[in-house]
Amino acid sequence: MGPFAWRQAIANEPSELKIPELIDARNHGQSISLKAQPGKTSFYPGRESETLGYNGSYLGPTLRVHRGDDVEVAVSNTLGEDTTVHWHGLLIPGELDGGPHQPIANGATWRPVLPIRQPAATLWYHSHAYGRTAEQVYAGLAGLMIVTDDEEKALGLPSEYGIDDIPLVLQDRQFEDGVLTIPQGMMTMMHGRQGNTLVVNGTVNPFARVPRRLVRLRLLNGANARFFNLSFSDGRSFHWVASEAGLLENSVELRSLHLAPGERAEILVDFSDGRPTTLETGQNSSTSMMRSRSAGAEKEAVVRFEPQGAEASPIQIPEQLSSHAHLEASQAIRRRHFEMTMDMRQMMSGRSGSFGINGRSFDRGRIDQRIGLGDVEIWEVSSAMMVHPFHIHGVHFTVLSRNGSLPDVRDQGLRDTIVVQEPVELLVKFTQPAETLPFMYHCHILEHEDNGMMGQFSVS
Ligand SMILES: [Cu+2]
Repeated sequence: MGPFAWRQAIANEPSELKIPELIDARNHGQSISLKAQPGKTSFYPGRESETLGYNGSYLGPTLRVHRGDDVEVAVSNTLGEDTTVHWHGLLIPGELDGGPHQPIANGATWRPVLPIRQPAATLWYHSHAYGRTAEQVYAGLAGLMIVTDDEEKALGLPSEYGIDDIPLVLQDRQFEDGVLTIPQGMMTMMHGRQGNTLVVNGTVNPFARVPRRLVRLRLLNGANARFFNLSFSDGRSFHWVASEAGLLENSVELRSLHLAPGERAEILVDFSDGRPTTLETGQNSSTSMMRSRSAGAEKEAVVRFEPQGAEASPIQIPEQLSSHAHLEASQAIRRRHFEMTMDMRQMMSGRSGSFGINGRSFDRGRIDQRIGLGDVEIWEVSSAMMVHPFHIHGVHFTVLSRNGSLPDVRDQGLRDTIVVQEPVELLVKFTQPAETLPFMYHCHILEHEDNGMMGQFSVS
């Protein structure tokens, strides 16, 4: 078969959605082992790609941890190069955070004990290796972490993992004749690494059988740089129930949902009518410099859902999902400004350090901000060019304003990552110490991060 005929054949071949293995810390004596390892993955039949994974060849298991527990994760490294594991969204001290200051050498094991002291949420873990984050995550070093607690369990939301509580790690990857390739070059650096194919949980062209009832989808944008604008092919609505840091106070009925790199959302979808439908995304919006120009009509399939079995009696979505202690802007003792900047002249010359924050590229030896433990601050974040997802380690924040007005519907809830182009004001409380090792804040387009769009702060 020539390449063209082969491509035609595989393009029509849907595969059952892979579900990452679930490791519940309580079933493993609060001790989990993760091994970062190289491997080979067949994204297409008969075509092997060189990849990286945790305990497998691509991506990692889903770790389920419980509020109040202390969970040891023994991370061993057999990659042949340094790596780190960052627990994205977990509220833990800086020494446990797994940022670029904490390399795990090849052959070594890192054993942080993670105190789980936050409400139920969908988090994730991924490589944050100095200068190597983008390539390591692209090759597969990412996985989900689910925090659960009694309050969430009491709501009776769908929670049978892989059945009616389905993890969806959304990524795009570049394939040539069915083999994963890694785009390089100046445009790749500028727009971030993007691919010609959507991959969900490592599955190309996936379908999932779901029960004929309410189903929870845990969505993670695990792409290096691609923005998703998700909706269903039949236009059905769904309920958004959780932002990055956990359950919203009240669910929000939506027909579409933007998800920037690093962001998560939990949604409830009613499949009781038994009709198949496809979760789709609009064309990538980050490749254009202006988000407003992104409105393309063409849709790409993300995953097809095929409801099975008998119709279940309808479940009422609880009126109130959670309650948050609300911070007031008046509690802020300081205001700081962050502008994500790109130096086009440096970029054209191919030099590193062309990305920065407030015009400065990341420097491991420089603490950019020193913050008091327990302080509340307003961070005003803006972007000189392009849309950037801004992520802060070690905190959850709320959005006070966007472009001087009230925040978008999608800005609500507690978050750790936020889409920025027009200025946003974030209300941030620093509850976790970072004395010996700092926390990072950075653009979650991973190529931008690796090229310097990152800063660091201490908390003491
Ligand atoms: Cu960026």
